[in-house]
Amino acid sequence: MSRLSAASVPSSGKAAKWPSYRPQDHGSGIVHLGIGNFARAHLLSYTDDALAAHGGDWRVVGASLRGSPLAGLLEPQDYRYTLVERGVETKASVIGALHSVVSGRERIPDLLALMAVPACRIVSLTVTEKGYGLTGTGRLDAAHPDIAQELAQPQSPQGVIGLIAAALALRQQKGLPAFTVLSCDNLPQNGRRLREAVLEFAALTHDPSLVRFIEAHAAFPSGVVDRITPIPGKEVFELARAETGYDDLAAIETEPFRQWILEDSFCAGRPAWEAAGALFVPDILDYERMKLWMLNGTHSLIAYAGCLHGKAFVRDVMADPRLSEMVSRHLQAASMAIGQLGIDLETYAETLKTRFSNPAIAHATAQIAMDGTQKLPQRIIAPAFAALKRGTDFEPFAFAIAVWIAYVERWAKGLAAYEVSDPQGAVLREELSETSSDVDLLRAASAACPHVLPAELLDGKFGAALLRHIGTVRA
Ligand code: CS2
Repeated sequence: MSRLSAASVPSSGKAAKWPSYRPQDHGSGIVHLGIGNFARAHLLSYTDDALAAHGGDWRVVGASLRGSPLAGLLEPQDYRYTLVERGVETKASVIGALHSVVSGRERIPDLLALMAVPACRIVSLTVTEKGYGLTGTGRLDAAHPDIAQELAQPQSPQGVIGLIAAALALRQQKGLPAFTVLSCDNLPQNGRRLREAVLEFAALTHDPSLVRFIEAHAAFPSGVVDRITPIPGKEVFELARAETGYDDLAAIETEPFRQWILEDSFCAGRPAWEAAGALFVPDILDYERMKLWMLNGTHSLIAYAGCLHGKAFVRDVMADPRLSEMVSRHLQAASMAIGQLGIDLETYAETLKTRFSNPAIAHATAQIAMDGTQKLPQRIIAPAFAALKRGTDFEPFAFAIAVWIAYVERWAKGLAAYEVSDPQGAVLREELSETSSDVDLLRAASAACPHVLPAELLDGKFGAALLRHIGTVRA
């Protein structure tokens, strides 16, 4: 069987959807930083549909700053790959919207050059929460390795903030217009945060005129992205072959659902993503709470409870009646903390339970459990504060934090079958390894990560609930 490439044509009798446009006729317009599975299942899938519907020079140059084996797998395929949607039915699409991939630290100068050509009108990112190098309050984190290096040597950027600032500086020098910077990570007000970080960095490292250029000309829309995308399992290659008739070593799998809600402030145009169902709204705050507090918050709870109970996948947690009851309670509390919206949150919660239970998606609890200290503030702590303020049920948030603490504690004491992967892992281990009583443990977790567990949450009724739940979860 032959390998998927630009020369491949649909095989007769195979169900896969192929690009209805000629990818090679479309230039690139987007540089995407962090070309992992999620971006290929989300941004690229929307862009593929937008190109099919409305055309334009909007193919995506994908970049991996740390380097990824993906580049070597995709190059012989002319950057075509199969996206397999797995739900009640299996559907495959061959994606043509990926133009090329630039991979590895040694290619950063090439990447910078690509970001400083007229064709590049959007720089988008999926680099995970920790990839931004920001503190809990959204300032540059000088202790973050990329930020520390870039502050010392702004001419050789290593991370996304330095790279964006350097590319905008180059554009300013060349007299080119600025680009739109589009965060596709699960951070609240991701565009606003990124803008502040880039401006802070530019003020510290570049000529003051760069700050003015960015303020006046660059755009940083915020957005909410959603598509559950596991690390692909081996079956995906068989499914891709069965659906397309070609071998694809870069095939990925995802769920049928996808959602993208964006502020429509782009300074240099954009693909017609609305043709693919993206929603452009004046204010994304409500959608953001809905997604981060309901989907991601519950996901984190599922991840830690799953790891503690030896459940490898989200669907295994959902299949356990006691644990799925806990999921329902969490969703209910998150929806009450949000309050009335123009969106039906009950239906949203039901859809989430169905998505989490999808038997065809093996989404590892260990994958979601990663980087808890980077995720919990916007997923659990923010709704906890909202619930306290609104007078709604806050217990599930205290419970979720207790589960996380127990998850870290077990590892810190050398009793876990799993590894904790977290930028604060070392400090957590140090603080938690010698604790004994519940009170002790709680204080130690707060001392290790005050931005996850602010002191004000340790007192009063929330603190009491936390202690009670820690007691139950540890027992
Ligand atoms: C997950 C998300 O890994 C995680 O922390 O909660 O990646 C989640 O799958 C996506 O946000 C779904 O859109």
